[in-house]
Amino acid sequence: MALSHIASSSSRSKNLLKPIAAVLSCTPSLRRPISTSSDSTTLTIETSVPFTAHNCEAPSRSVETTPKELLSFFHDMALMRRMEIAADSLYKAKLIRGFCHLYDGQEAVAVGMEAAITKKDSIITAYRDHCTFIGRGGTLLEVFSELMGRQDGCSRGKGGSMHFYKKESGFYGGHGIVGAQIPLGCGLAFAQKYKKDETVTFALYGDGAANQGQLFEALNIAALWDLPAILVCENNHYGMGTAEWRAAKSPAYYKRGDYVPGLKVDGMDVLAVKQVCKFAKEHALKNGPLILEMDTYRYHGHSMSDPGSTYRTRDEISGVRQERDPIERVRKLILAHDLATEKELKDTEKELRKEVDEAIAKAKESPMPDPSELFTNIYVKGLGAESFGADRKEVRVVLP
Ligand SMILES: Cc1ncc(C[n+]2csc(CCOP(=O)(O)OP(=O)(O)O)c2C)c(N)n1
Ligand SMILES: [Mg+2]
Repeated sequence: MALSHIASSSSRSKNLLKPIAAVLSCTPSLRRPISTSSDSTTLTIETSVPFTAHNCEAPSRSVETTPKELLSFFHDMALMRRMEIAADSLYKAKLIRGFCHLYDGQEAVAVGMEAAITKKDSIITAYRDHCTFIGRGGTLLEVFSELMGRQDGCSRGKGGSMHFYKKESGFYGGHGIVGAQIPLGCGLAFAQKYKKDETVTFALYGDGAANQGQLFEALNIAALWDLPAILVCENNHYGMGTAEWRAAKSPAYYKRGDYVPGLKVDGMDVLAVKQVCKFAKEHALKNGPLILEMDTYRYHGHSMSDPGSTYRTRDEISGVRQERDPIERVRKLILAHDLATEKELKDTEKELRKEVDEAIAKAKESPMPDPSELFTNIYVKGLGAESFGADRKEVRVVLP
């Protein structure tokens, strides 16, 4: 019974926390001073917790990485974090209007996934899409211009926060209808298999979306036709203001594909995400779909209209920040292996702050889209689509 969960709410909060110290247990012999470690030295690091598998073997917990990769993980996640914090301020200053869903807290999913795949693989996600776009090689100027409705935006200022897109590097959006991207993602995987591309699609969705029927319909066909589709449930434990236990009879999302194998992953551990995505790509190309449940957390509310503090405690949020933060985890790993000093990491963060501020200044100079662009890329040209007045009778405009 759902109500039985209420009594154990404090233990639920505790379950969201796993000590970062445990995560950093790695072979002591791997510790080396920065002067003797080259960028490409191989480091082997254990994932924070084991992967939990359903209907498949779990990948190894020992993840190979390099100093260069760890430093780039720190850089990329810190950039995303700064970008989202800046978007929060721009929204409050009313320079961003409409919907705006921020991703801070979940950065390890976007960054770890990119480390395992190429831009020939496809990604499709929901509306919390700014960082996925950056992971696909999008620029800060494109992000802030799009958020502020300017021409330099990745959707020319006409999509806004929920509709980022970068087809040339395999990013198919940015979707506002909860769950709708899942069958679209399976369609992308169908095309990849049909064209014998040897590439895969990662379709990301939330724990709330996981309760939708279309997930199961798409999974059925994807499994029947062995499509190279990897369904990634980013379980941040809330769908808007509803905690997962109030919405899902079984919150073990990695098992919910039944006949489709699944793996549960610490989505706050970028190395675990990389490891599982590499495994998933190989699996999907050989055997068809797989579900990955990424255990993660969003620091912000659902969107900018949600302060995010009425349905969860401040202690829960600060506990996750202290115990599981994905950037702090990598910072500690870098320091533990003497790959950089605390000051060098702080300098990187300062530099990123500057980059973000510069991009915002440039985006503010970008013009608004021309009114003549209103219907471009919205209706196919030349079909004579008509726009009616409010009475639904009088034709006001025949669209170009
Ligand atoms: C079909 C549909 N139903 C409802 C909504 C309203 N809505 C927007 S986001 C959301 C919650 C989704 O939560 P989750 O899938 O966990 O994703 P998260 O926001 O946590 O990333 C809802 C109900 C919608 N956009 N589309
Ligand atoms: Mg959610």
